[in-house]
Parts: sequence; C-alpha cells; structure tokens
Amino acid sequence: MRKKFEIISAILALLMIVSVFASCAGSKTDETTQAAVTDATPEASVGDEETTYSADNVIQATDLENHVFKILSPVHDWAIVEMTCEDITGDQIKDAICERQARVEERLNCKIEETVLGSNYADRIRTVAKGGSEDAFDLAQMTTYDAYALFLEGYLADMAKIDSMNLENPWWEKRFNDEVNLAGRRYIAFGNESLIFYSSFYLFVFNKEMVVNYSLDDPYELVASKQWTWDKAYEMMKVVADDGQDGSCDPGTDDVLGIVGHVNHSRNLIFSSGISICQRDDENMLTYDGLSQNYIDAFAKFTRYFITDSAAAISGCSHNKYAGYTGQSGLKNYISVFVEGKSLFLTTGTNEIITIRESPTEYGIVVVPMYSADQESYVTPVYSAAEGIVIPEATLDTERSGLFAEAMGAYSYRNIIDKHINVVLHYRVANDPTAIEMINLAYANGLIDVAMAHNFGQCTTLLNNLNVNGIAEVTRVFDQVKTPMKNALKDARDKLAARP
Ligand SMILES: [Ca+2]
Repeated sequence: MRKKFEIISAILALLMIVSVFASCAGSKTDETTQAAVTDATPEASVGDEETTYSADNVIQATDLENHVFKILSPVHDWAIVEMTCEDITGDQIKDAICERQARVEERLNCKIEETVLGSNYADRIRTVAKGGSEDAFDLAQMTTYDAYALFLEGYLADMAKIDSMNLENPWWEKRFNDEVNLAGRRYIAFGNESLIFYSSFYLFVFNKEMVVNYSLDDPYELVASKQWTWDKAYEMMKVVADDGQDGSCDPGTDDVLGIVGHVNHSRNLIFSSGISICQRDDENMLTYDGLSQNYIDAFAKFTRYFITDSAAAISGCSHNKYAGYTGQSGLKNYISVFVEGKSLFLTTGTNEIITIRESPTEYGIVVVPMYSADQESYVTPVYSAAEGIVIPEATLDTERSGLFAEAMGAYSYRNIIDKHINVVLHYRVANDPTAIEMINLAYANGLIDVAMAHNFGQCTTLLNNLNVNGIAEVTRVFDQVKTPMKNALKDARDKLAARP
C-alpha cells in the first residue's frame, strides 16, 4: 500500500515540477527550464515499482553563480532545527541533512549558510530588512503567529505568488498548509525540508508489559477498530493506577500512574478531538462567536481525565504532585516516571521519544486517542508554535528563494522524513510492523488549531493558564475575551485582504 502511494507521489512530483517550471517562462533561467521539462518527462512514464525517486529528475541544474543562501533558524531542545550541517558524524539524520546540502549546492551552484538564534528571530527579520538587503535572509523558520505578523507588516512574501514554488508538490504538507494559512494567502509553509514540524507531533507511548500484566486491550487493536478514545484510555489508566492506599500518587514512591506528561502539551493534545476554537467561513477566514458546546465539553473531559485526575502526573500543572517534574536538559523527570515502569502511558512530542530509546521498559507508540468514537478520524495534534518556512521580502529575489525552497524539499523528499521516522521512532519497535503503521498514521494526520497557531485573542495563553491551574471550565475565561477575539479576527480579515 505504502509503496504504491510512493510511486504515485513520485509521478505526481514529476508532473507538478513540470508545471512549476512551465510557469517560470520568461525568467532568466529559460534555457535550463526547458532542459528540466525534457529531463523529467521520460521518468514520469516509468511504471516499475522498484523505481526510486530522484530529486535530480525534478530539480533542474541551475547556475546561481555561487549565491549564498542565508537561512535563519530557531533553537529548540525538543526539535531537530538545523537545515545545514558541518561534518558527517554517523548520525543518520544529520548526515542526510549534510548530503542534501551538498546536492542542493551542487545542483544550483550555490552555498548555504544558516544563522541560528535563541530568540527574537522575528525581530532579526525586521532589522535586516531595514538595513538593506546585504544581510537579508533567503529563507527563515518561523512560528505561524510571527509569520502572520511579519507578513502583514510587509516583511514576508506570499508564497502563493512565487512562480518558482508549487506548494502542491509532495514534499510540502499540503493539507496542513491549506488549513493553517488564512484567506488564501501562503505566508508560511510546512514541508519535508525542515524537521521542526515532524518533531512537533504529539503521540501516546504505552508500557507493553503493563498491557499484558493487567490484561488490558491492545492499544494497536483499539486504534485499528476506532475504539481508541479518551474514555478508553482513561478506563485503562484507572485499572493500573495504584496510590499505595494513601489517597494520592506521589513522586519517589512505588505508586503507579495512568499517564505522565507535561502541561505544555495539554492545550495542544485537546485538539485530538478535532474540535476547533473558531469556525471557518467560505472565504477561508476564521470566525468566532463563543466556544461551541462541543469544545466546552471536550475541554472539561480532557482536563478531568488527563490533567487533574489522581492517576495523571502532569509536570508544570500547579496542583499536581508532579508539578516540578520538569528537568531542564537530558531525560525530563516526567519521562523518567514512564521509563522506570511506573506509568501506563506517556504523552509527549515526537522528538522527546528519542530519550526513551534506551529505556528498560518495553513500549509501543500509538496516535493520540479520539475524543469520541464517532469522530471522523484520528488527529495528531501539532505543537501550535512549531516553525515553518517563510520567505523574507528583503532577499530581493523571492523567485530565487522559491527555487531554493523547492530544491530543499525535493532533495529531502522520501529520505529525511523516512530517516526521522526510522531513527526517532522505530529504533525500539523496528520489529513491530503495527507500530510502524501507527507512526505512519500519526505522520499523515498532523493538524493544528489555527486560532492557537495565530494566538488570536491570546487564546493559546488562556488555554495554557487553564491547564496550568487544572481548571476544567473554559467558558468563563473565553467569554471575557469574546470581543478581543472577534476584533482580532476582523483585523485579520481586513489586513489580509488589504495586503498586496
Ligand atoms: Ca501514595
């Protein structure tokens, strides 16, 4: 099944890149453009299932005369942020990034430089734009809310208007990009070239031994039969939970928990319900007239089950006994509770699952459960502040940046993400085909609450405060911001329409 999909995608890629360059007619790369089309066409007709995708077939050799592409990237301990690398080290993912860099530099006759900033990277874009184009970035990795703000201020290009880009190409996350960008604009794009997005998926990890020892239902089978719901996960948590008969689960004891996690994840995990804060109109804009009863009910249930229940150890939640279990580096304390075999579930981001690879506890990985069994499909919540790709206007040649972005995607496609899946997730479950299916399911279903991604009406902050304080009732706080929220959306509508 997967192979078939890949072949179709490869053919699709070839067809689409043809259309990308066909639309470039008139640009200075006319000659090579023609070559790319003729090069790519014969490949598209190859029907052999063993045919391997080759980016050389879809990205034309172009002489950019040693142009130095400058990338601006953030720093995170929870994600692979680098888009360049210095040396081959034996690390599969980093080496793949090195290899990609060499191939893109060779193919486009260019150099790639990356600047990594701990904070204020949106301000850096503003600063270099004002100082002239010499230090301008060709590409940057930015959160959706920074991208939205910078776009409205005129610092970022609308990628929908860059002819050298085609966001339909299979290395872009089309469904996600369509969802997160408002009003038909494309100020941010998520895709294969950056691993931040793929580091930002939330998953459930379960203790395999406990499932057997307590005769629990197999989570894999529950997922497959669409019975993997919040109710089911909670019921399982309560079977294993053991407070040592003193009324509370306590750190540093033999007490057994149902779930461990961090409060920073909670507000995003709620989106596994698929229920958004806002509605969407036919102009692809968000509207808000108060939270839906569905959202209110889901929020309350999630809080009671997975944040404030006595079987939940949630780091950073102020009333939780495990509030302080938030290590600054290395193995996070809350993760150690799972590693020590004292919790049935761990919920965390994709990349933190790396830290449990050496765990003595045998584990499996599944998607986040659904809110209810009648939900259309599983949703893999994505961290609302995950960075995507943006193209600063200050580069003065956004078509060149667009070509670069496409090349970075094409040379990542079916390589870097596969390595990410293999190395990060499959390490301990490589012999478990069901687990691999689960991961593929998760990777295919990443979604985000678009209001949170833009932090309209400070909704992300509000949700976080409610989670930190373990408050299940969401209506009162959101009623107070109904007007600011509506104003923020009206502002978005007006400004996105007015932006050239
Ligand atoms: Ca106890």
